[in-house]
Amino acid sequence: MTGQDFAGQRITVAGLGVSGISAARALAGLGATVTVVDGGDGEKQRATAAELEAAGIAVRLGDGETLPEGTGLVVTSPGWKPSSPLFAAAAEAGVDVIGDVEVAWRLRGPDAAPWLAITGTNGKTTTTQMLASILAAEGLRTAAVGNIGTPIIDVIQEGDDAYDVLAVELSSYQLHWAPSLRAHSAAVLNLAPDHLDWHGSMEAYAADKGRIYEGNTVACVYNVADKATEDLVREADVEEGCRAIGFTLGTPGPGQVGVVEGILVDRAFVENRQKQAQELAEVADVDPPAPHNIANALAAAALARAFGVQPASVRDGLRAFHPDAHRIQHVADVAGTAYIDDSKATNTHAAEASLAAYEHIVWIAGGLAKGATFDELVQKSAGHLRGAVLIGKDRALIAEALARHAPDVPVVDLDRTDTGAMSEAVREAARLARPGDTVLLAPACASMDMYLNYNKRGDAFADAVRELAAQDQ
Ligand code: UMA
Repeated sequence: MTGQDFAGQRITVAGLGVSGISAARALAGLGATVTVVDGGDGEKQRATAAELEAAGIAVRLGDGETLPEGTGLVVTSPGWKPSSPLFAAAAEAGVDVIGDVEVAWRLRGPDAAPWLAITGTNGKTTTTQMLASILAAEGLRTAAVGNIGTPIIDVIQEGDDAYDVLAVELSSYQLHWAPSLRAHSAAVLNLAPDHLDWHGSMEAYAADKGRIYEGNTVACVYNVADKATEDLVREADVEEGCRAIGFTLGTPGPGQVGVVEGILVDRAFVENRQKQAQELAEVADVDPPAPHNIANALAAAALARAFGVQPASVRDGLRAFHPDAHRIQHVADVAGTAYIDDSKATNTHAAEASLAAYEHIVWIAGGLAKGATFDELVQKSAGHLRGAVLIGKDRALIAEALARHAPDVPVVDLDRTDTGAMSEAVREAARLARPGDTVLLAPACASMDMYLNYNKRGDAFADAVRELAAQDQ
């Protein structure tokens, strides 16, 4: 562990959330004088502040904007926008701002486990979990860390020899604040407009995602169906000998992984790429075997193969993996209609993937749009829509897109955000559905206008479906 960069410094940590707490504790442990600042001042934050203060860390609540006197470095949590006043103050004072992922990277010793890194607008958590499952099946000591919820600093602090390799999920926010990160290999799964309010523009968002390829040593994995990801590989400055590896749902060309007659095959990490193909797993080994998820599995497989994992471990790891709740999860069938919870579809790109997976859909959508527009999503999905039930703060944006591109689709606009809103949404959806249809919660929006997070929104949907099933009996 190399903490000399931080020992003795006066460091301001921005944010008293998951990453801020981890960073503050680690930096104080290394001998830095740490002050955590947070714009919030709630009961939970005060309790956390008391714990940190007991460990010798200063905490300032209710002011996330002014830079504490004497600050020599700012370590930010990922959620803080680059335009935050705190960073303007830091720039004015000539103080650097880095993220917790950058701190973790700088703390690695010379023998630390390499990082296999994953980003993308959608699928990154699932792909990271699949990758960790494959690496574990190979008998490697690994952990799934980063945006997935476990701060990377915590894992790095276990020491250089605790892991053989890490499966690292990185958000565009984290990449923005991690300039010197150099992964062994990395994948950008897809690129679609998201978090534009944070980044300011699609170009800035793409540029931050593209940072994941910088300095890769073995492989840059891209999505053949999403040219923007390949462009990012081309623009990246990588180590000599690092290869671009495409993944495709079609037949793979040389240097790619793909699918041939229900089999996931590797034409990248074989001796003779022109003539040979190595079977990795079957499509049926992937849960659920929906197209976007096969793509996730291929990306995970490519990263694992770049690290030298055997084909049988790819198969075993994929078989052992089952997705989290709220990701295209079948809740129940009621009166011949299937109810599917994809509350995790918090942006238009994710919603598009799930709307493509069913033929006749009553779509429950809405929430916080985060600067997104819905025209393209509605245009592409209109043919599948039996009806739509709209909820949440920005539902008018979706209603307008439906009126423009799918004027014949019946729309129910729910003007309520109380705890009963989801029950009413599900009842309305049931009314619009015909036997054989699917009622799909795929909001294309974030949940925080009505719920604590997308898990709670999905739980509310599942509860409402169970109420409906009870009434149906
Ligand atoms: N805060 C301010 N001022 C601001 C912004 C935030 O004071 O301008 C404070 C808040 O009051 C809060 C704290 O900062 O107390 C929160 O910081 P944060 O939003 O960075 O959240 P953390 O709890 O540190 O969690 C972060 C990631 N959150 C975000 O990127 C928004 C978590 O990803 C991640 O799991 C965790 O670090 C560990 O690495 C979540 C996420 O939603 C799951 N990610 C986005 C996504 O996946 O789409 C990017």
